[in-house]
This record gives sequence, C-alpha cells and structure tokens, in this order.
Amino acid sequence: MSIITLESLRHGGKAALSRALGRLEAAPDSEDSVALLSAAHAAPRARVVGMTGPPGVGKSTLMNALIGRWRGQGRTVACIAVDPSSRRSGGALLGDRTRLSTDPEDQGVFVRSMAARDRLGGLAALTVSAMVVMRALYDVVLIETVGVGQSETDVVGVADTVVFCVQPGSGDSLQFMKAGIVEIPHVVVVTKADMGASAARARADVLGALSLAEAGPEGWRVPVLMVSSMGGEGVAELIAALDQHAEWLRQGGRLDAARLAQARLWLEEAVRERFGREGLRRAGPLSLAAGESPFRRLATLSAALLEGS
Ligand SMILES: Nc1nc2c(ncn2[C@@H]2O[C@H](COP(=O)(O)OP(=O)(O)OP(=O)(O)O)[C@@H](O)[C@H]2O)c(=O)[nH]1
Ligand SMILES: [Mg+2]
Repeated sequence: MSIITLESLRHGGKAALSRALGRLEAAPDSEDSVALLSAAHAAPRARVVGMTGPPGVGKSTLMNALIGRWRGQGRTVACIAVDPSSRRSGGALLGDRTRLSTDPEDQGVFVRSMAARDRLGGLAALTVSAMVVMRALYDVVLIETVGVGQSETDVVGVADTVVFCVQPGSGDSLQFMKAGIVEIPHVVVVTKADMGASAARARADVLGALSLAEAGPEGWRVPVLMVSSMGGEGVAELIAALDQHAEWLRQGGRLDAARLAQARLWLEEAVRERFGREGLRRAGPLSLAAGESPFRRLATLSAALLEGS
C-alpha cells in the first residue's frame, strides 16, 4: 500500500479522499495516519460549519441549498453527516438521513456519512479525523449532527461556527431554552419559513430566549434567521451571516484560539478514552502548544504510557 500524503490528496480527487478516510478508519494509529493528520492539521484552509437541530427540522435540505449557492460562487464543499443511530445502522439508513443530492461528477463537493459512536449523539473519532483532512482540502466543511439534548455541545468540538435549526410550531424553541443549549449556536435558523406565521412566532421565542441568556462572546450577536430551503428565501442571508461569523473569528486571533481549545479537548478526551482517568493523571499536564499536532502528541503519549504500564 502506498502512503497517502496530503499532497497526493490535493491532486487525487474524491476517490483518493475516500480511500484516505477508509485508511484512517482501518488504521487510525498507524504512522501514516498520524503523519497525514498532522500535515492536514498544520494546513487548515476551510471554515468548518456545524449544522445541528432536532430530527427532521430540515438540516439536510438546508445544506443542499447552501452547497448549491457555494458551488455557484466557486467554493468547494465537503460534508459529513453524522448518523446518531450508531453502528447498527447500515448504509441505507445513513443515505436516508443525509438526503444530500449532490452531483457525483462534481469534484468540488464531497459527502460522507458516518455513524456516531455509542454515546448518544457523541461524535466518533473518525469524524474529527475526517474533518481535519477535509479542512485542509476544501473551502467549506459542513457537518450535520442531530441535536438531542446535550449532543449540540459535541459539534462545538469540531465546528468553528455552529448553526442551530428550529422548526416552527414544534416546540423546538421551548426546548432550546430548557435544554440550556441557548449558549451553543453562533447562528440560529428557523427552518421551513414558508409555513407561515408560526415561523415568526418561533423566531420571537428564540430571540426572547437569547435575550435572557448570558451575554455571549464580546462583539458577536447571534442572528436569528428565517429560512425556507424550498423557496430559497433567507438562504442568501444565512450565507452572509456565516461569512460575517468567519470574519469575526479571524479578528484578534479568535479562530486560532478556538481551534487550539478544540485540539486540547480532543487530546484530553482521547487519552481518557484509551487510558482512563489513571492514564490522564500519569500523562501529566496536556498543554498543547499553538500549532502542535494533537495527533502526533497522542501517538507519543500513548507510546510512553504503554511503555510505563
Ligand atoms: N415546507 C418545507 N419543508 C421543508 C423545508 N426544508 C425541509 N423540509 C422538509 O422537512 C423534512 C425533513 O427534511 P430534512 O432536510 O431531511 O431534515 P433533517 O433535519 O436533515 O432530518 P434528519 O437528518 O432526519 O434529522 C423533509 O420532508 C423536507 O422536505 C422547507 O424549507 N419548507
Ligand atoms: Mg438530515
């Protein structure tokens, strides 16, 4: 088997990326995988947008609309659809849930479905690996996750911008307040705005909840947009809001700081998962320097912990 490098992926198209993801899944700890992930980690290109919300709220349909617009602007897009029903589900169910209708001939759009791990709504390790590789290759990475209570927080660990979707007349906006997820999103979308007055009601409810929540990070006010993916209204506004958030993140090193925090959390979680709390203790402080590869660090730490055990 030849070694898959980031450079070969830049020229290899979707087939090469599929192969690479297969390899990362089959041999996540191999030296080749760690090298590829570290190279990709050091060369981020895309912004990463997480799309979350209850089942059936319209995430996939909205992603289709976004992909269409972005492709029209010449931007390339990679998508990950995380299936919460976990490993027992076969390909058919995964295909169902994504409902992404992209042109297989278009090398500028890549779609991959993944099962979440057993922890309800939790993101599999492969989701993070795939995101990092896609982030080095495409202009935008879009990740769809089903929001069920706490799992919204999982998408925070992989996305730069979190979009939370609520459906008019569904009680989603009440859920939004109760579940304490009000602090999570950077953009809220009321979907299916073509459904009439209930969309405006839902928007008012969300705005009310946001006004009661703790003030978010300085200088970012969470926009609440009404979007109809069917009719296309509000999609341009959503694109503009995403551009604004990306711009806001670029200022003052916010993006780098947020990604470093994600990498640290990922490393801590990975060590805990492999070696338990005792392993975490033995590993000592896990401070990760700016730009340091968490994947390389995990490999080094794992070797040391295994040797010492
Ligand atoms: N009227 C209307 N229906 C919509 C709109 N967007 C999506 N739908 C419908 O809502 C249903 C669910 O849409 P999906 O995009 O699959 O929703 P989802 O959130 O991805 O669903 P899961 O992945 O199963 O959680 C489908 O029947 C869509 O046709 C919209 O803007 N207006
Ligand atoms: Mg979906």
